[in-house]
Amino acid sequence: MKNYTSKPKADGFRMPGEFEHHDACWIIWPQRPDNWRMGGKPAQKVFVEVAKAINKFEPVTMLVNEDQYENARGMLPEDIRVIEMSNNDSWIRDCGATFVVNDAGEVRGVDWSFNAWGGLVDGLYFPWDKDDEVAAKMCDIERKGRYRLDDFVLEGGSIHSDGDGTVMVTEECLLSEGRNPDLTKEEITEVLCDYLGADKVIWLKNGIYLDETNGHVDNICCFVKPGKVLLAWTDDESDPQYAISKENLDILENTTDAKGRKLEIVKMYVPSPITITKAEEEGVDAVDGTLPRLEGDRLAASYVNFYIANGGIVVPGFDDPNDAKAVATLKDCFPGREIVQLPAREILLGGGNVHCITQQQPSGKK
Ligand code: KQY
Repeated sequence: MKNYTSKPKADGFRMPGEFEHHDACWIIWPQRPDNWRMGGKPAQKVFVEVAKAINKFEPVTMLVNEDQYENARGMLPEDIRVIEMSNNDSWIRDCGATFVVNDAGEVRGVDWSFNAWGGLVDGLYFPWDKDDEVAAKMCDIERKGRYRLDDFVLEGGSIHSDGDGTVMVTEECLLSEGRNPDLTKEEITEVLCDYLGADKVIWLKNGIYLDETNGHVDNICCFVKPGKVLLAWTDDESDPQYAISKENLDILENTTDAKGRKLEIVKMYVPSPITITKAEEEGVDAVDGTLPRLEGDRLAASYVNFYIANGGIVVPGFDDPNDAKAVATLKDCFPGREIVQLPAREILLGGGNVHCITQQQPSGKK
């Protein structure tokens, strides 16, 4: 498909808010044994449930490596499209295309460089070459034009757009050594605005405590609609998460968005700390170059890592008293949508959650 060397904003394109209408949702099948315990078997069951839940609201495509094609096809319902596509792991939020739209409803893909969350500095696995080709292949399959950035590293989970001129990121991630160390904060702001069709970037400080992605924004804060955000929160001042969330709250309270609006901020309480068990550690292959999973390590659990589908929300559950609170918060924030909560510990064990394993394809319709 056509590769554009111009920039989306100059061409009249913007990244819609996730709450805008979608044509589809994309997911990649989990299997690598150095990230997913038991060769991905427990995670695969949960990915099937996530795919089925989203597929009730919008069509899901599952991408899968050749050696898992038959298994995935057999485990998924017939109305979920399964396409063989080489990949290194299953984080399509991060390696997949970021779709942008124009006022005429045309959709194109932005194809950032992907280096597994930090390349040789602090990346989470090696190599990542197949993941870096996923966005281009998505654009080809969908016959969408593509903007490729060979010299700018970014993951989709490190940005949120309100679709109305404002993008939100964290300094911890976008200024990290393993992404774009030669660019200043101002230069990165310019790239984000140019490629996401935005006028303002809100820079939060840090993401969820111990998030292995260098603090992706999609685990700590997201837009409900233009002018309204959900922020991961705890009242426990002895938890390191408190200071992180409080610092971000102060930033959000003292900023305006691209349209000059003060933000309405809703707190979304995190679950109690969740740690890796011995059995879970033992289920993961220890491989040089892949982040190890060790008993007792705290996982970066947050309900903010939910997916907004047409008419629905799919949110992680952790078997925690705050699960119900998260559902109630979402019901309040998204009155027209059905809230579906799924047990998500197996996704969390891989280093992310529902939002990280999904990628929306907007329709271009509001
Ligand atoms: O977006 C994410 N949270 C992905 C995390 C990658 C984990 C690889 N082990």
